[in-house]
Amino acid sequence: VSALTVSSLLERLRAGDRRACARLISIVEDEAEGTTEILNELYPLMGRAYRIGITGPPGAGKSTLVEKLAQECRSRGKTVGIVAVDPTSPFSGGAVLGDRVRMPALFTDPGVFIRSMATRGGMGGLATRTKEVCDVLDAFGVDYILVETVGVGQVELDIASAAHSTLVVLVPESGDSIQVMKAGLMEIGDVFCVNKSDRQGADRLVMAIQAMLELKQVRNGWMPPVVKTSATDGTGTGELLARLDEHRKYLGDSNLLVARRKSSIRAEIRELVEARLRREIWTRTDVSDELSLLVEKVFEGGSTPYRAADEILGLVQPDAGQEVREK
Ligand SMILES: Nc1nc2c(ncn2[C@@H]2O[C@H](COP(=O)(O)OP(=O)(O)OP(=O)(O)O)[C@@H](O)[C@H]2O)c(=O)[nH]1
Ligand SMILES: [Mg+2]
Repeated sequence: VSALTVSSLLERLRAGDRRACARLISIVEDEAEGTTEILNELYPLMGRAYRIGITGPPGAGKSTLVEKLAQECRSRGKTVGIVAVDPTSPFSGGAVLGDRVRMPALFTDPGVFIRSMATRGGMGGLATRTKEVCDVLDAFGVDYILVETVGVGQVELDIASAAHSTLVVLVPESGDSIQVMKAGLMEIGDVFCVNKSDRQGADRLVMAIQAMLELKQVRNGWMPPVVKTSATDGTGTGELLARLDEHRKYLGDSNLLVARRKSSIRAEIRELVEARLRREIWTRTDVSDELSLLVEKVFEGGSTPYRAADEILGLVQPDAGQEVREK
């Protein structure tokens, strides 16, 4: 992507052009050339959107809830970005089509921006880009960003660290309160939702969750509320959005938002430095030549991976290598 294209896309995004926003998201998602410039330029526009991560077991009704929450936002005159992270069908476009069929009203609403992302298989590969996609949406000016992800492990923990509030969606029939604890969902939920409450066992699950939450220490004075919903007919979704808004307000009032923001800025800078160092080191030809030699040397028993690492560090930065060796 040429610098000229990037700057014209940025101009169009600032003017509220959705297609420019979509293009910029694609560039950033692919980490294509121009990504750094885009994120740099858009940075001053970020920080307004309220980011909500929605997670829970497959089939719990997350997408249906997202659709209803988006409608709640719209009925309050707010704009919404929806990011659906689909770990099951990378590149298939299936998620997009499915959502398009299911959420026809949202797809034609200019106040809603929907984006599906594949996880690309790799661990952590997802989370890094999800944040940037949300950043672009934030800069575009949406009021709410709803990120849906299936509760499959590390992924939703990463989402939790990127969102202001995390909504954990559970359903009565899964009866999996133990699984929930195992998956660490109890730890990350700021608000809990028992969906499909039109089915049996919802009240029991609400009580079980509340009991588990009471056993845990209430974090920083916030007791996660548990809301019953039936996403298909929209029951409880207004209250759910109200609870989420309360959590956001709580974060603001308690200064936690500032603390979270600073720690995420710190993490982001560190990540960028590390990524850049990594790239700079492993793309140097003298380093990769040396690495190939060292692999053989270690393999033949003439060295160890630790000494080999010292040598590489010595090559990259003589002083640093020296220090490591002296230890
Ligand atoms: N009875 C009932 N069915 C629901 C409710 N909410 C969602 N469903 C149904 O549950 C099924 C799964 O809903 P989705 O919204 O696709 O669930 P999901 O959590 O996004 O699923 P994945 O993204 O595949 O993990 C759909 O057939 C929905 O119509 C509810 O409140 N009550
Ligand atoms: Mg879904």
